[in-house]
Amino acid sequence: MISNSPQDIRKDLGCAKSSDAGGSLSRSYLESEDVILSDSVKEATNEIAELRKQIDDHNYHYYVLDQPLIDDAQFDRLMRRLIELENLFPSLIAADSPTQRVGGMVAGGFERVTHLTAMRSLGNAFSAEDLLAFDQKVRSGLAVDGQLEYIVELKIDGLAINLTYENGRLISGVTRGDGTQGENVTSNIRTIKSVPLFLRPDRVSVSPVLEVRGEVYMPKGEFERLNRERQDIGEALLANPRNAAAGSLRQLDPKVTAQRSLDIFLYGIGVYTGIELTTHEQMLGYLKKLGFKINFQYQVFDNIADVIKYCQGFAEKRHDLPYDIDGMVIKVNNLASQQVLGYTAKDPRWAIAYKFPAEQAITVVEDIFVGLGRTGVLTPTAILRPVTVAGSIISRATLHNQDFIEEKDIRIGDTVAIHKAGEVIPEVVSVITEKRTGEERIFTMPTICPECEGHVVRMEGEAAHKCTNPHCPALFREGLIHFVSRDAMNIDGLGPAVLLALVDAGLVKSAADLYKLTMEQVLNVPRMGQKSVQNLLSAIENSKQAGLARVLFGLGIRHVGVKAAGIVARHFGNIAAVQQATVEELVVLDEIGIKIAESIVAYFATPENLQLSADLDAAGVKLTEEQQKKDENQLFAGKTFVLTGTLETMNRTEAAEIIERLGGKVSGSVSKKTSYVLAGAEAGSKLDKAQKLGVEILDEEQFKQLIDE
Ligand code: 3B8
Repeated sequence: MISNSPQDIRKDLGCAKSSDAGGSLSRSYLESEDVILSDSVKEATNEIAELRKQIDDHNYHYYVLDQPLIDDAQFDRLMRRLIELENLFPSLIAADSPTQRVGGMVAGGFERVTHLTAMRSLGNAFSAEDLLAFDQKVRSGLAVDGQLEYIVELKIDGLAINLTYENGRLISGVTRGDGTQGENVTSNIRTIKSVPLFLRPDRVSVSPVLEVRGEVYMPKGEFERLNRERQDIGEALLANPRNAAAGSLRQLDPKVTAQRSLDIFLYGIGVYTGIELTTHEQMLGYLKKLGFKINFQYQVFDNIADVIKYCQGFAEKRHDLPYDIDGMVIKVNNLASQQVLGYTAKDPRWAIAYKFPAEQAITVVEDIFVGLGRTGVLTPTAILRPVTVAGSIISRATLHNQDFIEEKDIRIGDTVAIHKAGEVIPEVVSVITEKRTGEERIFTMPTICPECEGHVVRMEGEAAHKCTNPHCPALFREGLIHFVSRDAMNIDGLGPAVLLALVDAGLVKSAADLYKLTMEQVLNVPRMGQKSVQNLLSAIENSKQAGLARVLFGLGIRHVGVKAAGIVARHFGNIAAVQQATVEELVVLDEIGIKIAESIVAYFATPENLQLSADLDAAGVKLTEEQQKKDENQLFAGKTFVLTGTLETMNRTEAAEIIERLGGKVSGSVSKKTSYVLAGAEAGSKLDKAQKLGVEILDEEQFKQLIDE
């Protein structure tokens, strides 16, 4: 990853806003002689133009080709220099400067825009027979019985987007919408680094007006990262990468979209003039030359039998791709033939989507169970008659919330189709209404909490029902489970079962009570022997030293994940300082947004929460963290690590803490930009990739030497 966004660098340089910082400086230029003014402006204009060209070029090599030419530090230097010049000469800031990829909020929702040429969707084929029928129709449409070329592409499971360029400059990015009109999401499209802001006319002639079509998607790794983050902060999980990408593209604040690492593959052209293209394959080559990211897993065949074989063969391979595909797209390769075939009322006659056999199964909803999460949200779960889908046995599926159940009209006793893809939580796709007997029962969300009989309310504008009782035992229980969990206090041997037994026995009424447990008390808990009690008590004792970052995370403050907790803890150093911090003091910290800041302040404004901190303090829990000093050893500044495999003397969270404390970053996937891969035992594909890319690999011993431990 190119580590620093323009925003980060701006912050580093201490420029609040480009216009503020530049204002006074450019005034001083105005006071000097005119000659100097025009000279320096001219010089700056030239240098800015040169820097923008270089930065765009490096972005292209990094994000589109995955072949960076320079390292992060060198890239950052170029970006810093550009920002510096733009601050000095704010009038030279252009909307399509690489410093401006992340713009301001979109006020009042997205505007509707009409596509220059309609954006159709594809018809579907579900079997070899369907593809043979497609081939027959194409042949009769073109009146050929000899050879006919097809090109087969992956069908990326994302959102179709239309990009418009005028004279090589990105003008707009619009969703497919109903095919005629879509939503103008340009501000979010610009945050996708593989989308060129300018085309590369040096390499090929550019159509004066160009519409290109592609699919915006979220890589699987990014989706998993996002869901882990959401889980940490108690937010509902996203069902799959496609939904996550859709949600990210609809954000009114491009800063949010920018954090989501969306990507794009381009596969087609709408409007173009002044260029000669004969085949679809050539068109892909043309897109590539213009600087677009295209998917190279395409293949040209001269008969439908090979097309079918290729499509069917990919069903298995798709799980190895770093992004979701939901099928293959088969296109007539010759562009003139495409024109002859044209479109039906709905779909192109020259292309079709082959959908993989869905990884679905049919089963029965035996019951609907309502569980409570740490934040008091009631989540309905379908209890299913167990079935095998995509290689795993499924006995539950999330029903998300009341709206989801109503929309699909899911009733207890219904026969349903369920779906599971990869790591994604199983979901009910549809109800098979023909199987209804009349015995099915309609489910409604309880109005009183199933745990505490507290009032359940549905917040205005939210899909979630919540228990309003702050003393709900479910909240307490889920909170405790979180408190002892691996990334929080990391108390080994204190799984949910033991924890609940301690709660039921009345021994633990607050997280602080864990530290008062005695041998005798715990021995009374069923199934706890001498040895395991000893281990448990020493694990609890050790956790006292976990430090403020883990405590802060463990408290389960809404929106505060591992990362935010660490940043806050290292900045303030002790709990008293955190308790006294204001929203203003918190939001200036890197990666702490207004939501997190307000949540922290609200948390410590509650007397019971202050009491808990005091009790933890009294119990001897360490509530300090080594403060990050300005001159602290920043050994790993600008370095990106990827952790893989099992480490012996520390877990991954601990390793990540060390790296971040020393100024480094930890990323989930290996690329050429990765500085080091820290590999433990049984490291898998990440290690292979690192070797292939020539990324430096460290074992645990070497890492420790590096950090001088
Ligand atoms: C014509 C061609 C729609 C599509 C198309 O990866 C048309 O080609 C289309 F009317 O939706 N998701 C692709 C993908 C999607 C489409 C396509 N090619 N590779 C995709």
